[in-house]
Amino acid sequence: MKEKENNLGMSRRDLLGGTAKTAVVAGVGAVAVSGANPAFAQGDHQKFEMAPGELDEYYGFWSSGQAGELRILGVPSMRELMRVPVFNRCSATGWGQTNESLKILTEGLLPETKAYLAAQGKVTYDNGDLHHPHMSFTDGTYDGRYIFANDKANTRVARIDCNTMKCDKIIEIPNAHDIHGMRPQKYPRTGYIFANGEHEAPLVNDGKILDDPSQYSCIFTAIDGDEMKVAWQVIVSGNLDNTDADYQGKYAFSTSYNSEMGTNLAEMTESELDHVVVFNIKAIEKAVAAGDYQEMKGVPVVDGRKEAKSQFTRYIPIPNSPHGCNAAPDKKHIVINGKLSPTVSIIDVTKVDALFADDADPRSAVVGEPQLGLGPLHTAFDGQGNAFTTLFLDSQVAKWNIDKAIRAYAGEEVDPIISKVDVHYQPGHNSTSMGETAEADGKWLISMNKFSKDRFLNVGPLKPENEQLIDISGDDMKVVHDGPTFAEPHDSIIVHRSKVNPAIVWDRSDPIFQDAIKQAEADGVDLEYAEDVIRDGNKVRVYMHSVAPTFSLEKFTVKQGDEVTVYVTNIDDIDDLTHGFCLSNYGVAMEVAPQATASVTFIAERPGVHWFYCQWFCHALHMEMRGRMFVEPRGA
Ligand code: CUK
Ligand code: CUA
Repeated sequence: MKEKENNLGMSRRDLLGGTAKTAVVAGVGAVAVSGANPAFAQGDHQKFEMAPGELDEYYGFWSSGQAGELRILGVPSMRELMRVPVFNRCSATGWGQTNESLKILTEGLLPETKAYLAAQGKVTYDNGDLHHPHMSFTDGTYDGRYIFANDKANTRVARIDCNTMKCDKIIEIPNAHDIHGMRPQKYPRTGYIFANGEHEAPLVNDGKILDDPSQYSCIFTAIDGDEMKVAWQVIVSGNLDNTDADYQGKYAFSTSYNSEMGTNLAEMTESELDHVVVFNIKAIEKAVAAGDYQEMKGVPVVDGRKEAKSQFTRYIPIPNSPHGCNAAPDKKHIVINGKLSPTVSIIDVTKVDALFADDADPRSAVVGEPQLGLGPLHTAFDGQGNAFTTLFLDSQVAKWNIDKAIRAYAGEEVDPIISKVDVHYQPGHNSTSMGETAEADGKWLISMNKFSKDRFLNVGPLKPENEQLIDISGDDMKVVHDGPTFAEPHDSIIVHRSKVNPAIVWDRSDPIFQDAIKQAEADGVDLEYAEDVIRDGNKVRVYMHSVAPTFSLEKFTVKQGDEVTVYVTNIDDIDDLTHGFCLSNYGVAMEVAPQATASVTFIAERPGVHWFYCQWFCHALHMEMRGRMFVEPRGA
């Protein structure tokens, strides 16, 4: 059988294996990204295999859904490089246990949430549902400062500092319920984080209104990404699903699959037409600046419901329970994915101004509505005028041309669909290299498939998802890699490595250490030379530093019932020399990366000898890196 050649003159077998160590194929029209490593720019070649030790061209930032963390992958190798705990707890790093992480996990919670958690004997949530990781923008492209991510489970938004790749802020969003769609402002910069409250509830949800859905609403939130504070909110008609912002800094767009405001499946899917809400950022800012709002839980809230007939919002009718919302890198088009409709709807942002005239037809901004296949959920772009839409029910990705779709809508006889590829199986999000920025480069597509079924060895009833790497440098899309992942990445972004430049070791001036530094100063302790035990009533502060393979304290003594805080400062300052502090049978463990201080507080309720040890393999004598805590029994 003759193998079908792709448009690059190579057979599929050449691409997928044989003896070639690094199968290389000529890419077509690849856009050089500024700052690209020359190793990747050579002759616009697109590599299909990463040799051991070779570095990827892109960072992939992955959500993990109900696992609550952020993951960092290398693209195109699809190697998992790091897990960043955010809304979850982490046994390895002590996230959710160290004082530093607890501060981040608790300081942004609302008072009523703190009270609820206290009643459970907790200070923070243990779970989260992180769907949408997105990087901060400056002037329409990634700027490498932050990744923002939503928590659908507990109505929070988190920020990850791209210098340390650790979460540095989490806030809970008042008034809204269950933050789902979330995107940063693209222009002039981030700026705002736009966040959709998906689920409907009474505006004041204090129990006075229960089973009366006519009094429910949903809230759209703009967060100041620098301050991590809510800037303003908008009450809308219908619910809110996904969102994106334009490249002009004027509008944000949100899909609503439940314009019906139903509370069960039949009601939610009743109407053939739902809508996209357009948010007029300038008009909302103007009203807020003029004091023309109601304050709810300390936040300015404006009424953007249909019946309010304000200049804050417009509602564009869209078939049918739309889901994904994606701004194209042409800076002009927003693609709305129809889900129950086999279509996507193309909104022309240059026609949105006109929607705010009184007699405007809200559909006049829709300039294309190609029929792509069954279950369109999300769309990504190549920067060359083409779009890639996942078809959940068809288990395919459709590649189509935006311009042709617009011409077809205007009546020309032209087929916008360029090609389709089978994916395995049931794709949700997809993402292209730099594809949600003006620098989309058309090299790689990730199809994030919800089911893997038979693609991998059976690991029992719970199966991984399957994320496939697809080469999109030619007209035909080629699946070149299967990437199983644990629950349940919804979304990813693929960021050129030139945009991201994390630190090698911690900077001692990082805000995360300042509480420990202040406390040490008050105790007359220099953290970097610490080997001190300070008693303060029944509170004991134990300070030590670590240098491979030793802790500065071989032993320390406390009394049963003391509240003990252990501060460990890792004064090793070389690349990759992380230590840990694990206190056996006390359930205490934390990571201490080079130049970091970490601390943990516990009640020394177990008398006796308890070993603490370093749980990050750091040295040939790592096993010997340990010491003893003596706990004197009560009354001794
Ligand atoms: S949603 Cu999951 S597949 Cu939360 Cu972005 Cu569409
Ligand atoms: Cu230090 Cu292992």
